[in-house]
Amino acid sequence: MSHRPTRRTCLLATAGLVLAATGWRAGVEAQGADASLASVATAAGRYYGTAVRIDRIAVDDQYRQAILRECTHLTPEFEMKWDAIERIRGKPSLAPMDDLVSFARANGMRMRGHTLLWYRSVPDWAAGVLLEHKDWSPIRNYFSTLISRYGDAIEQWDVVNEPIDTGHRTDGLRENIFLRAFGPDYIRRALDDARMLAPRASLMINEYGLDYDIPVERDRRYLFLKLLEGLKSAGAPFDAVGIQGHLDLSKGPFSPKVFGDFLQEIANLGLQIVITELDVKEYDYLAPAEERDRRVADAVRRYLDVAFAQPAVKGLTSWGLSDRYSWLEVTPEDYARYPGAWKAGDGPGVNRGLPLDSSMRRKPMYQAIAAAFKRQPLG
Ligand code: 9MR
Repeated sequence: MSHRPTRRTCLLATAGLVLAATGWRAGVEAQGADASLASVATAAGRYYGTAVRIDRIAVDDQYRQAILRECTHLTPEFEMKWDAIERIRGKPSLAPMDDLVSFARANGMRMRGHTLLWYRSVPDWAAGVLLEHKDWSPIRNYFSTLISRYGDAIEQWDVVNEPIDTGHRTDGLRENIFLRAFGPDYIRRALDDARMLAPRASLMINEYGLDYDIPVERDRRYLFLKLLEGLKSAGAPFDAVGIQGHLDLSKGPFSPKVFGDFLQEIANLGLQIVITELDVKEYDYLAPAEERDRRVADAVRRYLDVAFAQPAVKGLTSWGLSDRYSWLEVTPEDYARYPGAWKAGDGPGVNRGLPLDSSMRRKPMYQAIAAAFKRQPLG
């Protein structure tokens, strides 16, 4: 079934949200090659995109313009997850995805399908069905609903999200609901179903906690590679790996050699790589804003210089574009580290870990991403 415009789509269109594809791209090109992350990435043979929420695109003009200017690829931040789509069994709620896909299509943007199987987005009703009846059909139906409706707009599917966990099983598989219901083969099974429904899309496994040279992430990298090797030798149909890239200034060290070798091992398996959720959680919120921005940008520069040295890395998505809508909150634990600080009640403001600040101005992190794309274009 192909996607048909809905009443909501029409409302979006009349509200001017569905912009002509040619209009904004011409505008971007007129500003020169450095005008946007979209143009810089494209000139480097890669792409840049961001995670978005359609409810914000619909109401925030500045945010919408920034997305149109800076990105060629969009990832739904939550609208495509199973618990958002099928809160009630057999009654998919598709309006937000319809609107987001219409927005992407009308503006010539590509989408990442995030995410088919994620243990944290299983609807309540499905848990019982999967576990008690070992019934795979709800999974297949959900895959089929999404892929048949939006498949032509979606270039990459995160078929399985976050399958690795340390400290439990020797194979490193997370003891999630899918594993408990169907055993370790659930990953191959999901890939098989996705391939049948989306024969031309890039099928991916997406994972976090693979970045730093610390014991837990060393284990995670090892177990993740083992999983990829096992799936490859079993002939599972997948094309690429998503490295989420949630950087954290409280973690470290970051070793260019360790991370670079890890990416090379993935590439050696014949897999492409995408950085799928780049952002930076800060640590020292007392430093002046310029210093905080410099630290965030330095972490991104070091990370992307390694990532973009690897030809298998095809693109980058950040988990949000502007600090205005960052999922990275300054937490009560963060505040607790500074007893007595911010007595005036001003506080540290938002976490500054995305390319644009909360006024949609470009930050050093933005410049670091643009420079990293330019420094190492694909040959
Ligand atoms: O940022 C997302 C947040 O808005 C959602 O409430 C949450 C649950 O759907 O998911 C967040 O995104 C996660 C992503 O899907 C997978 N990697 C970690 C992201 C941050 O938690």
